[in-house]
Amino acid sequence: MTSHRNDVRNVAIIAHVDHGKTTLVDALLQIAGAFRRGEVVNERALDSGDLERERGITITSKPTALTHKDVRIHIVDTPGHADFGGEVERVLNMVDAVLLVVDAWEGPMPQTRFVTQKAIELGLKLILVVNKIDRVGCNPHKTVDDTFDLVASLDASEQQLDFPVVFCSARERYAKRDPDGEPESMTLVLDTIVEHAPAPTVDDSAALAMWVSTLHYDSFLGYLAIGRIRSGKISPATRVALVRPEQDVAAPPTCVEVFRATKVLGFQGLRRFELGHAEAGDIVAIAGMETLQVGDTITSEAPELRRVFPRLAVDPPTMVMHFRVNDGPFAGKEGTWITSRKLRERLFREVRSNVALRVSDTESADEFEVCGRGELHLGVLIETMRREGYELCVSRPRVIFERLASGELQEPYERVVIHCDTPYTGAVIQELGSRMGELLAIDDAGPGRSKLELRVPTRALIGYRSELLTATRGTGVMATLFDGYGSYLGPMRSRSHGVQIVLEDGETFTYSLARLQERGELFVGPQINVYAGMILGTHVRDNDIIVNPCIQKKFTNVRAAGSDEKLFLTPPRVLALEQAMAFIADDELLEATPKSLRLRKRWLDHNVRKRFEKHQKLAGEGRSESTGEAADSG
Ligand SMILES: Nc1nc2c(ncn2[C@@H]2O[C@H](COP(=O)(O)OP(=O)(O)OP(=O)(O)O)[C@@H](O)[C@H]2O)c(=O)[nH]1
Ligand SMILES: [Mg+2]
Repeated sequence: MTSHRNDVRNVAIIAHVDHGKTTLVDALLQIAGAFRRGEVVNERALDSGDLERERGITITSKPTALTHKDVRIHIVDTPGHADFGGEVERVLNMVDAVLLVVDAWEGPMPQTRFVTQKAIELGLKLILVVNKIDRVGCNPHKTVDDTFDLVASLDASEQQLDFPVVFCSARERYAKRDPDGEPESMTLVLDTIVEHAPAPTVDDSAALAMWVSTLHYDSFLGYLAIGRIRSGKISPATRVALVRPEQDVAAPPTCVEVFRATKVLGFQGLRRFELGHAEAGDIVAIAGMETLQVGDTITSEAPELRRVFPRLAVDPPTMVMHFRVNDGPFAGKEGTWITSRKLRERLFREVRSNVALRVSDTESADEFEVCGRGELHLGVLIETMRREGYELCVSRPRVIFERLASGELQEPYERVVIHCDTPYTGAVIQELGSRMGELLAIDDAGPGRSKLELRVPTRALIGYRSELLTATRGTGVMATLFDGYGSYLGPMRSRSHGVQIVLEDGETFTYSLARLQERGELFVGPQINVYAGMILGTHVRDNDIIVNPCIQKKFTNVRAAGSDEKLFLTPPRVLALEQAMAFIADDELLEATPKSLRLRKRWLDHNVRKRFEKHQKLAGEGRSESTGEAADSG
């Protein structure tokens, strides 16, 4: 028999990047008293990962819970950056409603559209939270109108269109029913959730079924499967089955293992606590299994009662990189995990929880193909691995092409929205125009600011983010959203300069660097160990040159006029991980170790490399485009 659980509400918080989701979670947990007394709580408390705190963005979706007026509200915080869209997709099946947060100053942005569309497709109830109403010059009324237009354009049901609205400043901790009205406490948001988010429907008679939406590894408890119990009940010590759907829909699902649930955990603020019992409608973590993958179902042990949920459907990746073992001369000096076996294990482990990522073996046992949603998605994975002690080499990211049945080649496009100071719009339009972008609209965005909307091939945007900052003197903010596949636009302008390649292994000296810096920008300073085939810096001309940065000044007894001039070195340009990824060309690699990022040629030996280049030249323009990618070097 189905009934409603009035004591529970399950909601996700979704929005464009930086619109204040995690800050809103802070505010709600605080007002509901979900933190322990005296607990030291950071700002954006749920962003607990090191990389999340350093970059100030949410990377993985996380559940938390609070109690308000005897109702347990489970809240799932999600990332807003487009590259982590897969994180939003995998958790929306846990909830019945979403708090759609929109910045009152910026209005709906590309990722607002993406996440709203996903929520609408799943039939979730929408609650609009217009945030940052404390900002001077914001326009809450227009934000509501624009959001309504957005929702209406997305095939929403009547019920979804009739969304309640709350205005708030999550940071200043107040909320309003009407932007021109008096500020109230943030409990207004909690009241709205209790009133408008549907109570979970549960079927008392059905057997246990929980769809695993998130997995977590705890060094004491092992794997934790986090998800919402859809039907049935579970308590610690119950024996249950872990079932996984097959790729082939017609094939029967596999029972991966039968295990005893060692722990059933609930959430409260930043903590987890043991539950004696949980039932349909609850979002919980279950421990006790040996292996786990997002999308698995935890269900009844009895085969005739087992249920299984379909494979998680998420949008496919658009970008590919090759990860390979570090075979440079410095391999193993700075990292702990360097073998291809370790690398392979780590990558395939990642796929279990990172649902938008695909990893496959290649012809070479030392190299793996890794596909993701964008530079940041892949960059965060590389950075995480470096911090865990891995050493690896990665190739330049490329977009994934598709070929239609008619034979036509297609490439991915992004819809791009750029806000910048008005004087720089010309430069931005010109640059993106040369990258085959199409200008769709240009608007005023407050005093002295403009908003540009463009459609640009994804390939042209690799590495563009940092260029935008330079071109707009730091005033440019870019948001992108995957806009589907379209016609392939042909080869694109590649790096306009060559590089300086190190001649032989050694240590760099100021004496030689001072001369080499006249030929281009250097990435390496003095007293640094370098190796043959490593990239020292750029070369102003379009060809690569081999240079020797390891020559030391010869000291003699004779003082020669002019030889004692002071040498001044410009500080080397230090590339951040994603900048380095975008900088390298097709025949180059980025060596990432826990301590260093080095750029290198794929073929380190100068003779081998020359032979390879000659071979490539002979194959020449005839280089087939059948891979879909060969002609592109971004
Ligand atoms: N003025 C103002 N700033 C806010 C408010 N809420 C959040 N912010 C600021 O906006 C920035 C982003 O806040 P977050 O809470 O990290 O935003 P988010 O939506 O979780 O971001 P992602 O998870 O990376 O998508 C932070 O600098 C906050 O301090 C608000 O109500 N008013
Ligand atoms: Mg966040």
